[in-house]
Amino acid sequence: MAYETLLVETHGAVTLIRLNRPQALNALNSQVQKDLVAAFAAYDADSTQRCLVLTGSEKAFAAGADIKEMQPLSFADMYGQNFFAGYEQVTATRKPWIAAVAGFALGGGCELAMMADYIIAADTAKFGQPEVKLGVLPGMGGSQRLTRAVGKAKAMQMCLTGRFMDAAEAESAGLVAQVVPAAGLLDEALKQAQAIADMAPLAAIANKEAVNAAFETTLSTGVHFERRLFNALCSTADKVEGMAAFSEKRKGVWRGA
Ligand code: CO8
Repeated sequence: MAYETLLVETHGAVTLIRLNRPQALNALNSQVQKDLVAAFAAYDADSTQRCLVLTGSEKAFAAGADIKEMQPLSFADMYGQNFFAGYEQVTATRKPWIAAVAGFALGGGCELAMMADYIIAADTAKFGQPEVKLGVLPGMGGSQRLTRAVGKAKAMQMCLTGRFMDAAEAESAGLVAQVVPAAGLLDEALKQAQAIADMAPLAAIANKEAVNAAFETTLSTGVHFERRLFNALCSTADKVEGMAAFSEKRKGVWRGA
């Protein structure tokens, strides 16, 4: 399917989505939201696809929500339309996905990257929540996800001053999993996505659910949830196959069952 603001291709079992509004540094307008919701839903529903990479351009992953689109909107417009609530559907994607970030990831761009299961950054990446400079604040989860990722001190400093965090600091602060040279960003992201796609599909979903539960619940409830998922996966054909493959010193052949 063709999208107005995205370029989508498949590499075997890996879906690659590129944000494609170069004239606006990939600013996230309503059409981008609509396209992303549809593209992520299509990925989740396609049993041939097992991991996804979302990326932008060399200059910008995304420079935020589209300021020119938001400029005339009142409280009633935003609240009435539940503006940008569609991103909740992106965060509900069950299968794994990675954000590959080069250049600016600002405002909604940083927030979109933080919706990913993890971020790989180019050494050119710059993260920021500069909404305070526009007289507002993050509106797609930035104040919550950034704080969980890097802690109160840096998140508060970034939200209150609007300063950007470079890739090296983002890695040391725990915002990104890895920093790579810009020229190798996409290759590395696709390589890691392929490695994830090679895992047993139900195990991939369960691992994602378990890690995400750590952000939503207490330690004892999370540990209980994890153990129940472990128990449940013991009833799958892929668990039988995975443990047999280990014993027989061969690669597992997964059925997703
Ligand atoms: N929205 C719209 N257009 C943008 C945006 C944006 N966020 N960012 C850049 N552009 C446009 C510019 O207007 C410019 O267009 P034109 O050539 O027509 O003037 C073009 O992209 C290129 O940008 P610049 O010339 O500014 O490029 P520079 O390299 O000089 O600067 C920057 C790059 C530093 C990234 C600069 O463009 C910038 O500061 N952008 C805005 C960053 C920002 O403030 N982002 C936060 C936006 S608010 C937000 O994301 C809130 C999210 C939550 C919404 C929730 C609603 C419920």
